[in-house]
Amino acid sequence: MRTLWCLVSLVTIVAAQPRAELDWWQTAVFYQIYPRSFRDSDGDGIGDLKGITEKLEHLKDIGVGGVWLSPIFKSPMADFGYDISDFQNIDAMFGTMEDFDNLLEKAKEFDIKVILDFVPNHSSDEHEWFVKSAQNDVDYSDFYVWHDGKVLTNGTRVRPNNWQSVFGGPAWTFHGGRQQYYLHQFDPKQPDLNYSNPLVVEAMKDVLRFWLDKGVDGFRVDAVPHLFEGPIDVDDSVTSAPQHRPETYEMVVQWRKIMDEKSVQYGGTKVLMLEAYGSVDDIMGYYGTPSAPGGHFPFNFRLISDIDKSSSAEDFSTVINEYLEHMTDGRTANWVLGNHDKHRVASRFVPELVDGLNFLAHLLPGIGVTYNGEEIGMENTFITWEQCRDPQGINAGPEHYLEATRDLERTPFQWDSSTSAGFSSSESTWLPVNPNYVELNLEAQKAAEKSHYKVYKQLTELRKNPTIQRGGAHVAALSQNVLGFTRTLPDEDTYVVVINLGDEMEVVDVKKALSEVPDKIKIHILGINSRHMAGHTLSSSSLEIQPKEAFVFIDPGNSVSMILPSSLFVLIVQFVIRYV
Ligand SMILES: *[C@@H]1O[C@H](CO)[C@@H](O)[C@H](O)[C@H]1NC(C)=O
Ligand SMILES: *[C@@H]1O[C@H](CO)[C@@H](O)[C@H](O)[C@H]1NC(C)=O
Ligand SMILES: CC(=O)N[C@H]1CO[C@H](CO)[C@@H](O)[C@@H]1O
Ligand SMILES: [Ca+2]
Ligand SMILES: [Ca+2]
Repeated sequence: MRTLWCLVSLVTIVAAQPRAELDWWQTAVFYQIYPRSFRDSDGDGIGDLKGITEKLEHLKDIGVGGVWLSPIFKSPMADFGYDISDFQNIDAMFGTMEDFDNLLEKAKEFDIKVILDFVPNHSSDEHEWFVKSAQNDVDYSDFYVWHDGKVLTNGTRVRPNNWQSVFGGPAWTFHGGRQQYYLHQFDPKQPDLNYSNPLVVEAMKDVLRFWLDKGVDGFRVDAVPHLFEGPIDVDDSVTSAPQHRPETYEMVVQWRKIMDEKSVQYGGTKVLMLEAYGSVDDIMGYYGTPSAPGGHFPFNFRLISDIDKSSSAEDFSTVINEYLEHMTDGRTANWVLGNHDKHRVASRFVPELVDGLNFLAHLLPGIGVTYNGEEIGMENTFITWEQCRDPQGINAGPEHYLEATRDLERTPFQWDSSTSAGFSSSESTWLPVNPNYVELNLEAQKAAEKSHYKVYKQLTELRKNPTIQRGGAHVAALSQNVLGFTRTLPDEDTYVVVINLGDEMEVVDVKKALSEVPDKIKIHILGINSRHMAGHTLSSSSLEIQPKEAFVFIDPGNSVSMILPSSLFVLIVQFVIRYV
């Protein structure tokens, strides 16, 4: 009898294998809200905090775990909130601190984490620090990067070097008051803070502490690689300030320490996610090391920067595999398809690929990141020169603004077919609503039999599956234009994703490149342009796939080994009950 009990407990252990704990952020979908364009609650044509609070239910509905808000702080809006004049206050355009507290409270009820945008590289030139620094106030004189410039042989004073701003034009502007140049890697209204000044470092740490104490769950850090720029006296052949300086990585480690302290204090991980463009190695540095962790994750922009509509399946698999190979040492992967600086997915590629690309962002290992509107496949909006608001577009001038402006991907969220797409009660909105809103809107997609919204919801639901959360991934090109990958975990369902990126119907042998795939695969989720039905079984060795068609297949066959021990368990329990 003793042997029997031993057997029972042994089987129980096998059936409920302990697994490494995953923290909330590691399996989450993060959703970026561009607050100006999400929902306008008071009819002034600009989105606001109350509007976001009204729509939290939508985020809950689509399975979002964390929402990050682009800047909502006091700002003259020269760069739409990325020029902050008070890091610890809400801009009146977005509402009040009370509105923000309400948003936090409501988000907690929905179990949605709130992440704020931390913009450390620069402030607004209207920030009191800059105003005082420009007046050479002793307490603030070194808060920004000031320089006398160079004096030419004929006596003319010129900029210290030839660094150009990210938005175009020189990165130095002469300040008549202080009679010196100041550095601005972005707009002249965004002077760079001087991170070699310990007072600045401390003041910005206080900003983090302030919001963490208010109850936010983390930060997304803006333009990290630009923090430090190193020596200023360089020759004129250097046209941009150096990025990814060692001191920058070190600063991130210091911020992480604050996050970890507050995580302990409040009992729940406060997450640090970093915006950094650069080479794979530059980016990996931002994870830090196990003994000196940096960000919880730097955003992975490879699907934006290294892939476009002309990319082959091989290009995709190379980019994805190269990234995944770096996910060692406990790093968590993440996939970003878009943000308010990059054209809409439907426009960068084609609308028919929206579902297939969402399969990538949400079924590859790690975190999925969604820019608001991508869950319904919003498209770029045409903007006239008169409607252009983005400084990057305006700087490019009336001939070239369309190539430079980021307004196309920033237009209001399309909720329904009413006035201004349900974004605002006003007919005039800060950027025009895309005229396609009459058909392309959330309400219509909820009502439709098939829609991007419905596919998206299925994906976030599937993300709760253990295979998707912790399974292995195998990514391969199945042909020139057909991409495939599998997700597998012992004793759990296997998933197989196949996407035809091309314009031709193809018949592919999925098993040739992905040998773990069984002969018969059952359709689990489909892109909306597929004529198939979920639940149908297809042959993996000769899979016919239409242009832009995308499938998620399931092989529940793999769970057999799971069923066995549990049924064995039941048998043993029955045996014990009957005979003992
Ligand atoms: C001095 O030289 C610079 C560069 O050659 C030129 O642009 C500038 O106009 C000159 N200034 C005067 C006052 O001659
Ligand atoms: C930044 O601040 C440090 C410390 O106050 C100071 O030594 C340095 O000159 C400043 N750097 C610039 C470029 O202003
Ligand atoms: C994606 C993103 O947040 N981009 C921002 C990076 O930083 C600059 C300057 O703060 C902003 O203009 C971008 O919008
Ligand atoms: Ca408003
Ligand atoms: Ca800087």
